[in-house]
Amino acid sequence: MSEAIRYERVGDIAVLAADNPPVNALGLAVRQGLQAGIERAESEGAKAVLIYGTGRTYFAGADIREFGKPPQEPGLPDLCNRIESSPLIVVSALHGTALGGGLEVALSSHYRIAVPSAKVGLPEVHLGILPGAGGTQRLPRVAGVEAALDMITTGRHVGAGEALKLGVLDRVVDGDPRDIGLAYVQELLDSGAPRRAVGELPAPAPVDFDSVYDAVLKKGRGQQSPATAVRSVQAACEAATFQDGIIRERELFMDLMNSDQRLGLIHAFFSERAVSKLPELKGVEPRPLASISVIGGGTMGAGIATAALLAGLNVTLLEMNDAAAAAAKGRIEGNLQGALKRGKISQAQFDTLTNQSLTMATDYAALSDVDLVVEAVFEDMGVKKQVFTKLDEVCKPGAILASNTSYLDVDEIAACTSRPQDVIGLHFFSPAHVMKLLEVVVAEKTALDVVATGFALGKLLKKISVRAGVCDGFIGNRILATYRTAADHMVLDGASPFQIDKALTGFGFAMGPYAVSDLAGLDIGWAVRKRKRAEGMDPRARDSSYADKLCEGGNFGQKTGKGYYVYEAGKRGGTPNPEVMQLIEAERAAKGITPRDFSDEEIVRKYMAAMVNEAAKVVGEGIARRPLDVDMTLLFGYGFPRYRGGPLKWADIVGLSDLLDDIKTYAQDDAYFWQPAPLLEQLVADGRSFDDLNKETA
Ligand code: TC6
Repeated sequence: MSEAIRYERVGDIAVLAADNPPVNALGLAVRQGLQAGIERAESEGAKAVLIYGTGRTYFAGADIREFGKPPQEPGLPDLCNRIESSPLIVVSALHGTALGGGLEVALSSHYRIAVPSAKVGLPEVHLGILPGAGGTQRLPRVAGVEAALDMITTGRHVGAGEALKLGVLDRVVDGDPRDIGLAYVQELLDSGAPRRAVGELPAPAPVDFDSVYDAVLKKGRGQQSPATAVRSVQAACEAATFQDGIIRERELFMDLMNSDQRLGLIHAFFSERAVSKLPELKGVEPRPLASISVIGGGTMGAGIATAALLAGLNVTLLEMNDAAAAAAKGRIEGNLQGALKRGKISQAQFDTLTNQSLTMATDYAALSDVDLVVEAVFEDMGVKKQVFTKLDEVCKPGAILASNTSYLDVDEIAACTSRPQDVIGLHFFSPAHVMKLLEVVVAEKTALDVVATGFALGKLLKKISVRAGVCDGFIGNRILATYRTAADHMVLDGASPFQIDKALTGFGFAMGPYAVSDLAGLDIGWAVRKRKRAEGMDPRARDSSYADKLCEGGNFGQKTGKGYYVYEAGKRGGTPNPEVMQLIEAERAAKGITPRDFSDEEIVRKYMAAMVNEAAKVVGEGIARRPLDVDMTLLFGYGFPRYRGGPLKWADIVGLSDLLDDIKTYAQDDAYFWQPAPLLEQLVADGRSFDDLNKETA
């Protein structure tokens, strides 16, 4: 018997206990053990089988690390069929998270009992596949098509109470999974309950699958797996037999298993877990983090304060005067009202957070005892230096002094204090209580336990924390500046901002770059351009001024009702602003540019080439440690489509050599902008990929 499944007899009942930490994934040893356990129970004359998981959970799914490798028998679909067809009564007792293949094993069992805290779900679509071990055939038979489509296309985790109502579970009882399972099996045996195979239930009633398919495809912004899963559920209703439905499910499953989207999504799954694991932080204790302070209560500061309050931290918010403090408090309360409305906190929690956990202050003396301060004041080096000089005076020894700067030099900020080892960048993304990304910017002298505390804070706030080195814009904004410039060049050469936005939402971005600028506020980019020009731009760099003219006219995007798009109150999204094209045409004429046509494909290719090239420079210079750090930054902070895995995963998939060729071709027209990244050239020369680099630096 496999060690991953322990076999035990309790009277007439054969007990199969999974022991495959951490999540009892259904790897080969587990599958072999389950099959052998069923066979042994049958040959030994047991009357029933109980399956449960030891440790923190029932099976949390197939072992994702086996995907893409040659299949090894028994496969999960065969195992599920084998369990279901056993003449013995098979019962599963669930706790923790019965997900994916785990729920499919449970659905192949004849009865299901769970503890109240258990969750079930079929989250395969998030990995780019569909439930391929009978889940799309069995779930609609027990829960009905509508509930099954909801669970399968969203992949959401369903609590035991709801699962009971849906018929996915037969009983919910508190206790140890082995104990409640054994009692239930005994009860079934005593009452002479029949073997009950879901696959033998009649086909469920169909719905209008074509319209569900269209709606799901649209919602997925190009993601294939949820829509394909709809077709598989359709087969549960329409196939001549259950077995025919299983065959159809298998075909659709294999299509997805062989897709690039599956590669992208699995990369995202493992990378988001790997991103905050830094070898140098192993064994490093973070500093205490009971109370934090935020300086500046604008949108960003209020968002950071909200995130910290929601994570259970005490927050002191420092503003310049009482009026500004009152406005900041209003912003935080507004954010918390949103959390209250969405059921994330109760009214009582809201009251505690706003009255007890949050302190408003206008005097730096209030910060004398806090563990960590995040400064979120105006993005200007002079102002930042004033703040840090003051913090150096008032904060207790060992307090961490963090800047939320998005571009400025954290080394220079640290140098104005007497304790640069305690200074770090914590770059949040707006709105900070919603956006998942946190760049932990490590300056030259930042102490390791300060870095560890930055990551500990990120974890507490449920962020995806990425380590970044110091440079203009760190990882994300530096790459953004480059691909945004590539887009601006295409606009000068003949594409319109609206076509570019459309092409990129077609690629899967949540929004195109110009719609994003309107949302963020065009004044932000304007300030950056002015700063860069003041610092002195390289004469070979192509500059454009039409966006400045838009700003000079007071058009800052959504907040003023007009930017690249015109926004009408109460309406979502905007319509193209005709003045933009006039400004662009005037600039083209002034520069003597004859506009040419761009295909959507060319737009995407050029935009992505610029992104990948800069990302490779960011990795090559050590600003990002690994390619996956860039991928997670773009995924969680910049609306990059998760199903493409991130820009460097995308680059691996399309082929680095072809991309480098493109960059060299573009360089014939603009050699300054299109300087190939040395790392990209090196990888192509060595025949290696970005993923190889991820593995080498793991
Ligand atoms: C499927 O079943 C398909 C079936 C059809 C077949 C025909 N495999 O997330 P955590 C690792 S598809 C391998 O930090 P949590 C994870 O990488 C699958 N490894 O813990 C991490 O490793 P590390 C459907 C897995 O408590 C460690 O376990 N199922 C798997 O925050 C701990 O994970 C899913 O999609 C796996 N399936 O959350 C469920 N799962 O320590 C995916 C986890 O080396 N898993 N690991 O970094 C989850 O959603 C969560 O892990 C969780 C636990 C909710 C189970």
